[in-house]
Amino acid sequence: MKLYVTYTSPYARLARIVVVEKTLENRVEVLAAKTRSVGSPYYQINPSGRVPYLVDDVGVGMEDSQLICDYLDSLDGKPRFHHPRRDSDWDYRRLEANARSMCEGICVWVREMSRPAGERSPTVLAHEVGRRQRMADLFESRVGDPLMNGEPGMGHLTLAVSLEMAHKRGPGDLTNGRPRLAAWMRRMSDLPAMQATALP
Ligand SMILES: N[C@@H](CCC(=O)N[C@@H](CS)C(=O)NCC(=O)O)C(=O)O
Repeated sequence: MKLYVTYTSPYARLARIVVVEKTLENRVEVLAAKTRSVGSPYYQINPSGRVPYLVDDVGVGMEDSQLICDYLDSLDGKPRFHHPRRDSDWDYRRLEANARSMCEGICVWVREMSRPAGERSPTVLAHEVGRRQRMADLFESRVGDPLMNGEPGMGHLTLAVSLEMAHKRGPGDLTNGRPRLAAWMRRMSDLPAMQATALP
């Protein structure tokens, strides 16, 4: 299989983490895609131009990190990050939705900041500053919950890659002044797959 990524995308990183965690390195070739570039050859592979994108063993392509991670996690019939018991665990599903929401907001901020200074929208930037602070406060208040400290699922991974993206490429360390979230993030950062896929 071929997994198209950029090494800065948190969504692509989730797929890379699942590849490492499920020891699929010998089955999945990770390839750098050229995104956001007029006429990129990558658009012939994935018309949406987004990453991650997985081309399976028979040449069928699929986009979106949720679908790709679920697919890769299910290949051995023993999903760990999409355990069926979590399908109706609404607390867990809410956590995952919150984490994705935070991730999307941080991506919007990073994308906006990557535009030339004169093209950035101060309104959009201010909106995302407020959102991420509220979301970080939410996680600080919930991080002691046993749910946050159990076996990691996609929700945990999504929160961890979001916090690291904010720290390394975005607005700064959202665990500053949030000691419980900081301690949680230190534990998540110890995961070998987090280290193997660390942001450049
Ligand atoms: N919902 C998608 C989001 C993927 C996404 O937005 N990827 C960004 C990188 S973080 C991208 O490929 N951007 C390139 C573009 O929009 O053309 C997922 O979960 O995979």
